[in-house]
Amino acid sequence: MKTDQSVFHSPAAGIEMYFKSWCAYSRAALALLSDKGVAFTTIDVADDRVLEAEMIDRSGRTSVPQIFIDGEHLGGYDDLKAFAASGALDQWLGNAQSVPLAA
Ligand SMILES: N[C@@H](CCC(=O)N[C@@H](CS)C(=O)NCC(=O)O)C(=O)O
Repeated sequence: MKTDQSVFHSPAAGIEMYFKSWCAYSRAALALLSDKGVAFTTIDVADDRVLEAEMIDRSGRTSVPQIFIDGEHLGGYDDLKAFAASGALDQWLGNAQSVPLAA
């Protein structure tokens, strides 16, 4: 799992998740994404008021986790779970991981 604790994130390609390790919803989201085998960026806001403020600014929410896909706000764990259950996450992963066939 890639960990990126740099301050002031720009919207990035791929999956970014703001989280607090003591939070069960955060751990469930981490587990869901880890089970998918997808690389994602984690931003621990448990003890970092600046990063937490950044999360609130980007998401408009105070709860963790907050998840972004290709810079777009997806939501929290409930939203991630629904996104995965609908097949949209697998579809996005297929799109994201598609590799052109060699000629
Ligand atoms: N429905 C939310 C629940 C998340 C939630 O309740 N997180 C707690 C910590 S485990 C939290 O951040 N509470 C503080 C708040 O809501 O501002 C989700 O699925 O992400």
